[in-house]
Amino acid sequence: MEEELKKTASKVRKDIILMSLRAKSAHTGGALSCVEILVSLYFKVMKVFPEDPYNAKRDRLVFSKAHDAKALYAVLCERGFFDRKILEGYEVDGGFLPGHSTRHCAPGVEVSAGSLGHGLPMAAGMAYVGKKDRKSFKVFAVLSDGECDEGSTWEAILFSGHHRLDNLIAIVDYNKLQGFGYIKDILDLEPLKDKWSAFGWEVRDVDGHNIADLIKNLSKVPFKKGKPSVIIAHTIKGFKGVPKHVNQISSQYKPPSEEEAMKVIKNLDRE
Ligand SMILES: Cc1ncc(C[n+]2csc(CCOP(=O)(O)OP(=O)(O)O)c2C)c(N)n1
Repeated sequence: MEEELKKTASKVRKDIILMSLRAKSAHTGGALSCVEILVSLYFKVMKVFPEDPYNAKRDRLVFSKAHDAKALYAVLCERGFFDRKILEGYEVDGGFLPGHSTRHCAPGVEVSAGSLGHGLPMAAGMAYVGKKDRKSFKVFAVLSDGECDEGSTWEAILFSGHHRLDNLIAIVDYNKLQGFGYIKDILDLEPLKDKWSAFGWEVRDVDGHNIADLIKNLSKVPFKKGKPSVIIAHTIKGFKGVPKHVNQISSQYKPPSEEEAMKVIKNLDRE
């Protein structure tokens, strides 16, 4: 199973690189850093209905780092939510997929996001209502580390701990880079685990590229009854296979050149 999912992640990585090359789009390094997180969620952990995407019983995914929407689109497409033709319309004239994902822009996309710091508050609201209405669905929220600079994120963390939202699971894509530099230089988040924990969340650290570990942890949520769960997923931002764009700010804004894209793809084929 994990071998299969690694192949799926590899396909998704190729799609992201090709989408970026075609559209000359920014935000590619961060799309690549969350691939294994999304593959684990959509292929193994979450209850989803690709043929009936808004089935009331589905688990919800709030993709808060919506500037990296390429990753969400590529995973939804691979999971069978929509046809590849739609994927090819990402950020190109006449296409339907916007750079930042918006509610229902393609089957399976739950919320409009892109203004960093809005995703967890939305997810907390959804989880609160789900609990109040005694629904069994879970709400997952994928956040960036840069979003942990936002006051609204911490307000939602505080709210969710207070309301004991154990149907809410946050995953922080902790790639250690934000828009203009390294997290540790711009606004250090450490000790990040302790901070979430102090706000009433149950926390786990995971290698965010290790699908087996991600699934092992995500399958055990809630980690503790009566508490929201958070996974701090340690990841690497950038175009693996092109060292000058790995763990560097360049992969935030610069699309790959054709030569770089081919190097990334070759590297994936060798893995
Ligand atoms: C409130 C807000 N401020 C600024 C931006 C512009 N912006 C887009 S992506 C980005 C930073 C990306 O870094 P991070 O949030 O850590 O995401 P990742 O590395 O996971 O892609 C910024 C500042 C925004 N989308 N929203």
